[in-house]
Parts: sequence; structure tokens; C-alpha cells
Amino acid sequence: MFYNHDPKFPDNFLWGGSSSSWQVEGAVEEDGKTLSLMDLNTRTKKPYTDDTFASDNYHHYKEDVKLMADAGMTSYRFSISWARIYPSKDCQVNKKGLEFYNNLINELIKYNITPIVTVYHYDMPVWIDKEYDGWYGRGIIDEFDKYARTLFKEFGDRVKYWLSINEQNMQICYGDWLGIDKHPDTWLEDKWKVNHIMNLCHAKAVIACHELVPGGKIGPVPGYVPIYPYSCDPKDQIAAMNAEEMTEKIWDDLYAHRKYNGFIKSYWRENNIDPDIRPGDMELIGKANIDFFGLNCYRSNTAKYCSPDEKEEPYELNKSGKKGNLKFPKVPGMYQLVENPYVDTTDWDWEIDPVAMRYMLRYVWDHYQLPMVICENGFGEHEIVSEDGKVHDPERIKFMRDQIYQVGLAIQDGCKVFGYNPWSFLDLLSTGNGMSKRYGFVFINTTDKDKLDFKRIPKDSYYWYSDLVKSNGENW
Ligand code: BGP
Repeated sequence: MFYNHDPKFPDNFLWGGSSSSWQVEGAVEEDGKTLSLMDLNTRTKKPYTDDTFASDNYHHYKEDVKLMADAGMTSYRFSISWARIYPSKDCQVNKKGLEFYNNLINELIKYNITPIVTVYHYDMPVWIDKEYDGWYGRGIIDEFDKYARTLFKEFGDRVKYWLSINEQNMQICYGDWLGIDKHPDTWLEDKWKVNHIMNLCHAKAVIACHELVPGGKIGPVPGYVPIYPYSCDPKDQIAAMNAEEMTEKIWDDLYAHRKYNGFIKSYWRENNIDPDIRPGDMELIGKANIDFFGLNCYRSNTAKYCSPDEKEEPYELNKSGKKGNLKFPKVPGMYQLVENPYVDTTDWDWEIDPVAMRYMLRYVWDHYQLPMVICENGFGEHEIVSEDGKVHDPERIKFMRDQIYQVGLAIQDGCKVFGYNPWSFLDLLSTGNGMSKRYGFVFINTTDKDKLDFKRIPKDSYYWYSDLVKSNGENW
């Protein structure tokens, strides 16, 4: 990449790292915590069964926060495990669960690291799933409200930045992958009902945060995959816009404008879909005024016209980590995704496209004029410790440098961005590849096959990032 500008970052820019509870903590059945669907899911997706450890951050949190502080980090984005706070149907709060997060938050504050906390990051408690049929039953709305209120009351004196639901759009678009399409045969219709219930939970969290956290700010965290038209054929441009609507924009419009947009209402009408919007629902959503957008971005996609006569084809993600195993979807009459000849890809066929970062920030700023914080962005890789005892990850450094440069350009373009929290600070469980797909600045010594000593080994990228952070983005 050719760097012809010198990007400047605002004072107090939050330089951090990111994680989620089930991917980093381990201790899945310790101190009162019960299982979440993701705990079960990682067990079935991973090649060995004893994966209750993840990065064992539950037992190493002090050491991990110290590493963050030594790197000069000023923020840390993590999520809270619902099943650790409310482990069962009797709904007594788990004091040990509160204690763990209180300790973690206090440790962060001790080093002036700003906590940014996600209320829900994919990890549906098994007991909620049994009781309410996961996100399908409206009973979850009051449970979610109760859980979110507990977090705001308990931690809101110290945590001022909150995120409601991680990547709601991805959970709906990849319902099978992320385990929320409990009834796959009817998912195409059900997903809009499920999505509506998630919108109501998001709204409950936003309203409760403003009520209970003095000076608290809260936003959603969509997963963003900017979509380019394959060519300047006008039909490809509309295909790209259709793909953007169906995977991102309808969610962002709802969060920012607090109503469903015309595109999705027309889609429901044309396809005879009833999202089960009940009296009072839109009033609730109407009150959920967000303060900012949290944004996750790893890659871009490219869309092309797809005739209504084509046969529908599903997205098949690359789950093997060997290039060439992804199949793009076809949505007849709407769009099809295709390979972009201008960008390289990772071993999982994810596009390596730093410009997507600038595109996303420009797009969201132009549409919504709300402050933005990057909550995920990173490079997944097969990695091992070298003979010199170090972990050399030049590809990650290159990836991050290019991405951060584009964040700087977007800021120069006038976008209001207040932080960068890449995925991830520590190596942690990938959604489908366990520890085989590593993202961290810090290596965790364990594998999918063997439980090792969980030693923390800062990678080359850790030292590079630390230098960048300490210079507020000057030494990039
Ligand atoms: C995001 C999720 C994260 C994380 C990341 C990387 O969409 O919010 O939880 O897993 O993607 O994905 P993967 O682990 O599949 O490589």
C-alpha cells in the first residue's frame, strides 16, 4: 500500500483491543456459571471435546490487564456472560459472576483503561434457550431487560460505554453458523420475527442504560462488510445496494431512525412475511435513542446482478482455513456475491481490503452522523511459536498498519471516530475454528488438541502496536 498522507488521531483517541466472554474466559462451568449455546457449539465444532478453557482469561485476567497496560492501551472491549450473571431459571443473581466482572473492571480502571462492555455477544444461556425457545419467544424480552438492568446498576458507576447486541445482522444473516436458527425449515420466514424480538431487546437495553447509568452512552455493534458493485453496469450498482440493504442497512436504519425502512417493509409485503410487530413495539423502539455506532469490520464483498430466473444458492463459509473453500451466495432478483479481482484473501477466503475500513466509516458517518468506535477488525492466521521462542506475525502487522492508515484517512475526511479496538488482544476461540485461527497480539500457549500451560507470549505485533499506541498513531 502506498502511504501519501500522515494520518493524525484526535487527543484521547481510545486505542484498545477486543474480546468476548465465551471466546476468551474459559471456566465455563465454574463459580456458578452454567453453559451457553456457544459453549456447546464450540465443543461440537472443535476437534476435541475438552474445550472449557478458551484463553483461560478467567484465571489470568490480572496478568492480561497488565499486558494491556504495558502496551499503553487506553480501552478494552469485552462482553459479559449472561449465564455467569443469571445461571438458571430461578433467576437469583450469581454473586461470584458479579465479583469476576467487578474485579476485571477495577483492574482496568486501575491502569486508566476505559472499559467498553457488550451486553450480549452470541452466548445464549442454555436455560433461556430451553425456557423461551431462544430468540423465538417473546419471554426473552423481559429476561434480557432484567439482565441488562443488573449490569447497568452493578457496573454503571465505572462503565460508561455500553454495546447492546453484537452483530445482530450477522446472527440473522448467518443463523445456521451462529446457532440461532433453531427451526431451519422455516428460518426464511422466522428470521424476521426473531430479528424483531432482538430489536426489542436492543431497545430495552438502550432505554435502561440511559435510565440507570449516569453519563452512560450506548450503541449497537453491527458487523460491517462493505459491498462494492462488480462493474459500472447500473444493474450491478443496484445489486450492491440490495446486498447492502439485506445484510446491513436495514439494521443501521432501525438503530438510528428507530423505525423499519421502506426497503424491508416492501420486501415483507412482496414475500408475504409477517414479522409479528405487536401494539406498543414500535413505541418502545422509538424511545431507544442510540449515542454512537460500534462497528466491526474485517473484509469487503462485491455484488453483481442476479436474474430472477437463477437458482438460489446459499453462502458457504470457508471453515477449513484452506484457501478456495468459500462459495458465494446467489439471491435471485436481488444480487449475487462474486470474487473481487482487486483484493487478496486470507486462508479463510476473507478479503484483505483496508479501503473497506474507510468506506465503512464514510458510509456510516454520511448516513447517520453519529460518533463511531471500531470494536473489531483483525487478521486470522495459523500461528506457532518459532524456535527462538517468539511469535513472528508480519502479516498481522501489515494488515493492521494498512487498516489504521485508512481509519486516519477517514478521520481526515471528517468522520468522527473515537476509538480503535481490534480483534483481538489475546488469541481466543474463533467462532468456528477454535484456536486454529488466531487473531491476538498475545499468543496463548494451548491448542485444539492439547491443553497446554496457557503461557502468554506477546507477538511481534504486540510490540509494534504498543509503539503506535504510545505515540497516538504517529509511529505507525
Ligand atoms: C466477528 C465476531 C467475533 C469473532 C470475529 C472473527 O464477527 O463478532 O466474535 O469471532 O468475527 O470471526 P471468526 O472467529 O469466525 O474468525
